[in-house]
Amino acid sequence: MINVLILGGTSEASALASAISECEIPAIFSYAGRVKAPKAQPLPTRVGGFGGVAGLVAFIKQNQITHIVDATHPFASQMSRNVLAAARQTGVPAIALTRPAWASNACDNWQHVASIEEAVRALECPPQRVLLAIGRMHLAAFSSQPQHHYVLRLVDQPTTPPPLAHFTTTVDRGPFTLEGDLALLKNQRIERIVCKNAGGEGAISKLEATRTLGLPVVMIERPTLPPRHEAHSVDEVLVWLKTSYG
Ligand code: 3Y8
Ligand code: NAP
Repeated sequence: MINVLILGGTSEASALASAISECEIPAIFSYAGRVKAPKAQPLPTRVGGFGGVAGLVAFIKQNQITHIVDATHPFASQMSRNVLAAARQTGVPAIALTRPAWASNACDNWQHVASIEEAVRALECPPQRVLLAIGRMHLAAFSSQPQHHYVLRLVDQPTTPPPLAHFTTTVDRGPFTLEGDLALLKNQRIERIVCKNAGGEGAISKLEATRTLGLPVVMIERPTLPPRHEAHSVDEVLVWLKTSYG
């Protein structure tokens, strides 16, 4: 009997969960538990880490998981590596549902950096108003560039103030809109954006807004992952599931 484990946290994971629910394919949806109120899914949902590869292997065995779909964010590289290791150890087939990286065009002014640390170094310049559209987990790295005024976009109201000298917090979860992002950049008088090359549709509007306003972007490129079986649409995953379980 098929039983699919979906590792979620992206718009594509939500779209897959809806499709799998409509097809009445038995599945479990999984969140890490990073935010207070993760979006409800139409599938049985578990929240929290598994406890490394060993915990994931145990979960797979205890729940008789027959297929794993890694639909996590491109920057959730530890989870993706753990999926590959657990799939090898258990022999359970796995596929990643991922989206292409964003690409700049002639109208864009992107500075590509390889890491959060490189993004911090890119801000070694006189004070600016900078939108840090990278969430909450890596804000502390920017405390070494205290001269800027940072505008932070967070999913939850922070329980403790971020270790930054000058900042404004806005609480919002995506998917975002061009109208909303244009208003944010204008109202906050943003001069530069720092973001991750997440890809997908859920957060691309900030890049469309920077293009409209002619603002520079510090673009943090994705961490590298080992070679893996990848799908780029929900339909591809459904075909993979139906092919492998008949
Ligand atoms: C908990 C689960 C859906 C999924 C929506 C996508 C789109 C909106 C854009 C900006 C960038 C950022 C952040 C972002 C986006 C989607 C998608 C996406 C970026 C939720 C969600 C969870 C998280 C975790 C959260 C991180 C943070 C990152 C905010 C749900 C809403 C910045 C990534 O406070 C924290 O600890 C937040 C942690 C990991 C990165 C960080 O370092 O802080 N996502 N985001 C998941 C879990 O617990 O397993 O409630 O939906 C999901 C979504 N976030 O179904 O519609 O598909 O990418 N998420 C980035 O891209 O840089 C916001 O502000 O422009
Ligand atoms: P990560 O650094 O790759 O993973 C760190 C640990 O978090 C994993 O080893 C695992 O813990 C746990 N984990 C991660 N995703 C999980 C999931 N879907 N279900 C259960 N446990 C999970 O992950 P991350 O970057 O913190 O991302 C966490 C979640 O936020 C994921 O769902 C991801 O899709 C979503 N997200 C992340 C970003 C981002 O910028 N990183 C952006 C948007 C959405 P154990 O080792 O204990 O199993």
